[in-house]
Amino acid sequence: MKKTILITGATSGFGKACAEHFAVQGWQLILTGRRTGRLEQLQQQLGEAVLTTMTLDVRDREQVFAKLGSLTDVDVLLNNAGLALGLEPSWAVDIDDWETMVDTNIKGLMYCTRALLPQMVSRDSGHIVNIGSTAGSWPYPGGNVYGGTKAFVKQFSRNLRSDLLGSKVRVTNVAPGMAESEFSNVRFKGDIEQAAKVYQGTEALRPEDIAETVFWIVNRPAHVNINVIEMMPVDQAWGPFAIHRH
Ligand code: NDP
Ligand code: 8X3
Repeated sequence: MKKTILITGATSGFGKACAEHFAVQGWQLILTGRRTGRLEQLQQQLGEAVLTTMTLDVRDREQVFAKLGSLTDVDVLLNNAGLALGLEPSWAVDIDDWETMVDTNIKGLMYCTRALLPQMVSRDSGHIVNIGSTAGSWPYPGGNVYGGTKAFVKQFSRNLRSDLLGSKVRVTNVAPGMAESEFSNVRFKGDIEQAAKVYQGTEALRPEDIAETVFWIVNRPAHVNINVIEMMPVDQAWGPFAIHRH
């Protein structure tokens, strides 16, 4: 029987690449995101693989529970919808940007998880794959609340595993580093030049890299849980501790 994956934020980047990859591999897709037009395009592109599309803002708790709460046969929930806004130091940020990141990356992911988990627990099968980030473990200037939201994803994923011990439901945190998608366009609010500079002269991860990894994770034998995967482009690594000299 075909398996079903529900992808949040399927309209772009990692989510779209996952939709394409899983479709080719014979999975059924439930695709969600805010941009209806893009969901329709994906439906046309991927044809029968798309079970359904749902225009859904993960920040809308009522909608999330109304739309996801009644689903019964979701094998994999890919909590991918998310964003960074701005790169300003914490004393200069727009507080609305912080709230949007918390509402999307933390609360949206919480709502989707809580809406779908009961059916997984009662079936005693399922897999929640959360898209975290290297920013959830490694600080950088301007990463302030974005990194904080991804640290939440990391620890929430571990704590879910603790709750689920004794069931066959699996949980994984995938933590990519720099990857080229619409992420930087969103972060820099449509400043395409600034966004392009992030990837200039370097080779970032591609959304397909994340899709292949997610596919590998959910296809491990049923007794194996991949807790976390941190992945970076070869062109990215850590820096030394920063020192302020007087
Ligand atoms: P994109 O901007 O290309 O895609 C983000 C997706 O999230 C879009 O499909 C968007 O859909 C969706 N989304 C955003 N806000 C909401 C919302 N409120 N409700 C529903 N969907 C929403 O970026 P990426 O593919 O790169 O990002 C995907 C995930 O990966 C994010 O969680 C991001 O933080 C994380 N990540 C990205 C990295 C990178 O360098 N690119 C590295 C590490 C992690 P729509 O606008 O249609 O709603
Ligand atoms: C996205 C990667 O380094 O821009 O999560 O925070 S980074």
